[in-house]
Amino acid sequence: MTTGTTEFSKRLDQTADDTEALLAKLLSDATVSDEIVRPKRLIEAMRYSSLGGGKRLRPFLVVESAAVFGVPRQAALMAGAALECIHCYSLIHDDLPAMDNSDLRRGRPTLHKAYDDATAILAGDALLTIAFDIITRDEIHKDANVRLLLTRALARASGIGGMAGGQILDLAGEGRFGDREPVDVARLQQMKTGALLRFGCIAGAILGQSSEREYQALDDYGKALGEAFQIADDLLDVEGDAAALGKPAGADAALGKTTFVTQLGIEGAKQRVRDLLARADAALSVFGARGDVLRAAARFVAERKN
Ligand code: GRG
Repeated sequence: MTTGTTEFSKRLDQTADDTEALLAKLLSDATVSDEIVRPKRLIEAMRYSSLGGGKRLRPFLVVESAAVFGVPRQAALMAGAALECIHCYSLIHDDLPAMDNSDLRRGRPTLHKAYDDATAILAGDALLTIAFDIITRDEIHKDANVRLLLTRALARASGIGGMAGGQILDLAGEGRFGDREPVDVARLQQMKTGALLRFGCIAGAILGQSSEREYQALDDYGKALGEAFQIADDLLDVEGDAAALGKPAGADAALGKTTFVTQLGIEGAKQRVRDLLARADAALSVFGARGDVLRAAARFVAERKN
């Protein structure tokens, strides 16, 4: 049986609601042990950028990849909340004047516009660090070794060989540090946006203490989904609607960026997305019907309008 669009949307919305509620609790002004105080301005800024918006796709991938192995939903939601904190931090820092210099995010002023640059830098830093607090909590898994594997995978997805590394390759390709450096788009995007999405998919395998074969399947699925997500993003930048995007379209072209679309052309990029969907489907075959929601997630990512 396949997962229909309505059922898929309901599941995505449910996880978005649950993630929102959990983040609201985790990012409250009440301290946890070893903290001294949560300064009002900083926690409000963290909440501004983390609550009330976003598709919550990354937490959804954690929840649904974990569901394949029957992992308790609450544990997966916690891991998903940690991942979402990292995603939100990356958006805050990416929007700063020193990076993309964006005024609008999720249909609202970016954090540094609503507050100021210093608050935005610190809110990003604090979201990054609280993610690692959350991912190590006992509620995630009773076995500390599972928590350690998850923590290490999250660090590697976010750091030098993942998202942060991908971001600097992107800036170098724009010519920020001298002449424009040649860009391997697939490699750059695998790091910049793909690594966190892939983490969402392998997180289920880690939490579920899967076999090596199942881990590889989710790894391959996650990589295909990550690339499809980015190509869809590049296509939206060319063909998308600013109102649906919650930010202006055309930003890549304005910066003269090398993207999947500039490399493959619009039709070539669309064909590549179709190939990636087939690869994602094939990777999930090991799970049979248990992979249906993840199959639908790959389609959603490829066809998204924002
Ligand atoms: C600053 C270390 C550092 C990294 C920034 C991921 C990233 C690197 C920047 C994001 C910039 C960007 C808009 C990239 C395009 C792909 C992307 C991550 C889009 C936003 O993700 P969605 O569509 O957003 O999942 P929502 O709002 O739904 O959460």
